Amino acid sequence: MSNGVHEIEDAKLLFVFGYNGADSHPIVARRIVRAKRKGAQIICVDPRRIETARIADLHLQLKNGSNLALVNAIAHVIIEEGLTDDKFIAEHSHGFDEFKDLCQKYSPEAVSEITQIHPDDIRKAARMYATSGQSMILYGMGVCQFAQAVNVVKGLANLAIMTGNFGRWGVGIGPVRGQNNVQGACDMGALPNAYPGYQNVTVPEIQAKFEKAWGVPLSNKVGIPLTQVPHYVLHEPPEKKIRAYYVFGEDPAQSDPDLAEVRESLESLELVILQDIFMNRTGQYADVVLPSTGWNEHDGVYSCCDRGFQRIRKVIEPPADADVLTDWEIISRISTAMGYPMKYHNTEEIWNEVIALCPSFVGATYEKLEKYGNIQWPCRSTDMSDRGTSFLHKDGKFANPDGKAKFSSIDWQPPTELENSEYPLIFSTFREVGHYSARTMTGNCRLLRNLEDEPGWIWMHPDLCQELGVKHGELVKAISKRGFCLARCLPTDRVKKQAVYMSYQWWVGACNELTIAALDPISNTPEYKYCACRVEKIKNQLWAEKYVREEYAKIRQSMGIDNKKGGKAA
Ligand SMILES: Nc1nc2c(c(=O)[nH]1)N[C@H]1C(S)=C(S)[C@@H](COP(=O)(O)OP(=O)(O)OC[C@H]3O[C@@H](n4cnc5c(=O)[nH]c(N)nc54)[C@H](O)[C@@H]3O)O[C@H]1N2
Ligand SMILES: Nc1nc2c(c(=O)[nH]1)N[C@H]1C(S)=C(S)[C@@H](COP(=O)(O)OP(=O)(O)OC[C@H]3O[C@@H](n4cnc5c(=O)[nH]c(N)nc54)[C@H](O)[C@@H]3O)O[C@H]1N2
Ligand SMILES: [Mo]
Repeated sequence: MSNGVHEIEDAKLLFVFGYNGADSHPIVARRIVRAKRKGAQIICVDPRRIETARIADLHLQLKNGSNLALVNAIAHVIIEEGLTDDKFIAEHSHGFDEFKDLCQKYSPEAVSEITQIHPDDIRKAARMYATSGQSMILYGMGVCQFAQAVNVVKGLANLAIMTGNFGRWGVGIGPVRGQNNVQGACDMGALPNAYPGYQNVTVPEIQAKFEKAWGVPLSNKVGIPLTQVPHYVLHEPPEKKIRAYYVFGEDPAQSDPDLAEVRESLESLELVILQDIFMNRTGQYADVVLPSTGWNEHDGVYSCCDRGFQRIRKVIEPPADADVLTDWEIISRISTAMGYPMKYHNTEEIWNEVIALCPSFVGATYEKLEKYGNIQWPCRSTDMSDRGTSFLHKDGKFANPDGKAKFSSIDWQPPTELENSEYPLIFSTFREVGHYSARTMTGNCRLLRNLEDEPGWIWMHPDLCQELGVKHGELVKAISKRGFCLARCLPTDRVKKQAVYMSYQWWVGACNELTIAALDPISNTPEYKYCACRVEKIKNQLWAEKYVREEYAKIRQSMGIDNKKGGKAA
């Protein structure tokens, strides 16, 4: 994020784009509510009428997959009505003329069919965003989970640059990232192309620095992104083929798209290692399982989505009979066994090595984390007075070599698999408030299972339910070209008739049987938010209920969850 989460409540306008804070991040959502109480206006861009839409001044209920057409049209209006910040553009950016040319064809009228939004509403949104004086964009998976995703982020950045909404308190762009520590995973270099601190593996000086620090030769080749693993297992020649897969804090057999393909690749791997705090769906394919401690059983540092480092502390001992180690101890032992001794005594030693090697983290010492609770990078000095950086791009200085922001001129591109006569509906996926991602953690919790359990719901417009003759709570079959799953019908006018939605937490109702592995070429994130499907009524509901119960019991058994203990069945 270019700004701090705590700044959200001071924005004068929040442009919430494909982000459902109320379910995904209730603590961040409180800031949105507070901003509203302090008088901020809210624009919500979401194909569903989510909670943010309910409190918004304007809800643009766009057609799924039309993000960049809408964003470019908003830019068109800002230019047309002379609402640009010309001084900021002149002093702190380049590429505006080309962008202006591109925007010409994106009049609100020209995109109204693609976006399904009335031109007046696009004009209204553009005026609100450009004139509030202090506008902040928050975006989420409704932007990222498309094959055209990074380009939409660039489009949103165009809006912020052209209106001068960067480099001050309470403005900017916030990708409100997913898990508590997904930012940390990237900060620490769990990426195919970077060492910790976003230092690129292809830069010779950086390679030399890490070789010196670690005392071994290192590769300058970019690795393989997670979502391309099936391709490398199944379709590459032997010399390039992936043969072993060390899966650590991830459940690809549940959370990756096109599960049939994922299963095929897991089955054909020679070695699968799983390092996890629970058995998960991928565990079924594992040759070796390395059990590790959970978040409350070890120390560490998390990074929040706004670049803020925070310490976590061990609060309980793992059960005496559990044969577990912390993740860092497991990694150290494996490394030592493979011939590279890693001898750390505690997490502070590891952290000190990290910050010493990362110029933008240098000042985030344990001492400061202890004293201030939170240090946002960049923090380049160990001096106690340097408390890090709440917002980026102060005084219009950007991270490009010339210090200027760059406009990107990019056309909208439709999603990969469109509705057709065989699969006439849009299939989209999101998350459930009471359950977490692959559901290993919350699925092991009886209280949460009692609130909501398998096989989960499929959101359908009441007119669609009527057309298909299905009622609230009935099991239906959702089918795409790649696979199917069962789910309970949830009639709701929060969605349009053209699209149905499922959350991806369910094991029996596994929506990733349907999703498509179409990847954004830059981020490699799959198009989880769009593929074509159809929904079928199931005549024999008794059979379907029995099927769900039996499948659930089988899966729980394979994951070692006691079927007799545990909460109510599906
Ligand atoms: N309770 C709970 N909280 C979680 C998680 C969980 O599993 N459970 N998961 C965590 C993780 S890993 C993440 S990444 C975050 C994600 O949190 P969010 O970013 O909120 O993710 P989603 O709910 O998947 O999608 C956000 C919104 O995008 C909308 N959307 C769909 N298609 C489009 C489109 O074409 N355009 C636009 N503008 N919007 C669209 C959806 O309707 C949805 O409301 O949540 C985190 N928080
Ligand atoms: N259809 C669809 N699919 C999606 C999404 C979607 O919106 N729609 N969202 C995608 C997104 S944004 C994400 S982030 C992924 C998330 O998907 P995953 O990352 O696969 O799921 P998680 O449940 O977050 O965690 C994975 C595993 O980490 C384990 N774990 C938890 N704590 C620890 C720990 O301290 N150490 C170790 N070693 N393991 C631990 C959990 O038990 C779990 O088995 O799903 C993606 N899949
Ligand atoms: Mo995520």
